[in-house]
Amino acid sequence: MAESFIVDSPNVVYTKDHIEANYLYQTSQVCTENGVTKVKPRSTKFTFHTERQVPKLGVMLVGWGGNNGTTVTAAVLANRLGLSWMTKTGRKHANYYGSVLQASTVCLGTGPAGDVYVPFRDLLPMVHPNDIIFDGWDISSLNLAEAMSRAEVLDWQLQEQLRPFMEKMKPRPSIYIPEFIAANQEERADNVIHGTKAEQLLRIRQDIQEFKMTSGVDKIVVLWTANTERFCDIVPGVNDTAENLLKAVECDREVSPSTLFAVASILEGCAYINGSPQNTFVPGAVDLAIKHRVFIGGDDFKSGQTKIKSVLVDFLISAGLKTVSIVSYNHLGNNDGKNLSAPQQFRSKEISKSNVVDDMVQSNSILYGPSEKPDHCVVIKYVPYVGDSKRAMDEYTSEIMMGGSNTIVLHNTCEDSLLASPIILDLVILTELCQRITFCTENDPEFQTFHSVLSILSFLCKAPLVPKGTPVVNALFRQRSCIENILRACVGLSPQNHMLLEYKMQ
Ligand code: NAI
Ligand code: DG6
Repeated sequence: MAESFIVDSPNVVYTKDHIEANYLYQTSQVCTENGVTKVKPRSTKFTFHTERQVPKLGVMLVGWGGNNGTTVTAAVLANRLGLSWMTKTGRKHANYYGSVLQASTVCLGTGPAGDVYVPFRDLLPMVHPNDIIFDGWDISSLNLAEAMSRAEVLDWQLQEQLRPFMEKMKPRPSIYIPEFIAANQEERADNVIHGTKAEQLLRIRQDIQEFKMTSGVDKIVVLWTANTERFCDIVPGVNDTAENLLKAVECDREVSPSTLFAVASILEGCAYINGSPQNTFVPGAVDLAIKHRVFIGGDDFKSGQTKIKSVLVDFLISAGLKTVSIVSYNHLGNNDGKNLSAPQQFRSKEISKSNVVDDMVQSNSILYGPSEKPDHCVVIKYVPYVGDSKRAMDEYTSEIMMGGSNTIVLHNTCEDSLLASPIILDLVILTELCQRITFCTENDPEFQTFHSVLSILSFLCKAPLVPKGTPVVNALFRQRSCIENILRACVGLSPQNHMLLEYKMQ
């Protein structure tokens, strides 16, 4: 048995291939009838099917030779090989800290000695990161060992141990359209695919097919961790529908590299995740994913400053404090910072970092009027000396009781890529798991998958992509509960409600 626990319930059946769980989904529907607001509790019977067989997963990174690409590859290798290395503060061991699936726990229930916690990854059968096979593309030709050294993220003694493995890894040539990323990236671009957009698309599709055949993986997830691009204009007839987007590729109209990769992945039946802020998922790309029933997810890894913001502002507003000003300043000196020093690429990041408190503000009409929002300013500066060690400084000001005010100031220093790498692993592992889950309801007995726009990934993204017309949740712990409770539902367990009624009786 692959599972670390079994659920002993008539509602849950373990077959050789599946876990089948009957589950009562309870919601509350609010309506107004004759001027009276009514809340009607609703229950829907769901049946969840989760395939137990965990596949061999291949992950293809666009931007493989970048700081994130090299760091996540190195971290997986170091964990797989059980490496340790000396630093001036002692021996360090490879680990997966920062991965919600690998390094955090969930409460299963109560045992004789109190609450019983298991690793998040044990809720359902999941790919282990040590088993992921990496491949990818980069416009820079450096092999992964040289690129890791260029990134200046990992300790030297660890790099020395990894070099023999990583120097054999070489990024595939990629699509370089200079106008989409900063001009200061040009000197890196010595590994590019020439030709028309249609030819470039074909080449990426062939790369995916070739990797699948030669590596022996069962399935592939493609993830963009390349430079932030400028936003694309949404142009009717060019990128508004799947059909027009495919035509635009054929006619060499404006299609960004990240969208070309999305199209190639979708046409190859591979899930595609965007770890950067740009609007890769133009309406035509979303339409294409839905038509091909392929998962897409994004946008922009939620790694540091934004993660704190989506906790702190949730705390402030849910505690009844009126946050009125948020100023987020940061500087960094890696290649990401260099690229973001160009105005159009900064603008993509500014948009992604700025909308992250909207749901919290809108949820509280006691504190905020209908169109009222806190002032929110985002500044990013490039300071080469600090490298990947990003400094983030935030000031949050809230109005408190009777005209008082409360200002909280934070200063955060840490390696950006060591925060992003575990998020990359969570994104691909969760996406793969979702591909093995199907469900039906009492009203719609045909089994279906989740919507192609995989909003369960919101916890890991700054600007969560959600199906059209559905709510965007930014608050971090609501996002985490969403993952946890859906996975619990798949094994027939009720949502975590934190009521602890059993301890509140006489
Ligand atoms: P990086 O600049 O070190 O790596 C990006 C890599 O992409 C470079 O090696 C570059 O040569 C390559 N590249 C550029 N255009 C390409 C293309 N069309 N095809 C293939 N490769 C291409 O940046 P880093 O630090 O690895 O970040 C990657 C992305 O992740 C950036 O967009 C960044 O904004 C985003 N991000 C990073 C976070 C972090 O904490 N590190 C958090 C959130 C987002
Ligand atoms: C400067 O903001 C560079 C960016 O790529 C960020 O470091 C990255 O998006 C992480 O942002 P955050 O807000 O999650 O720390």
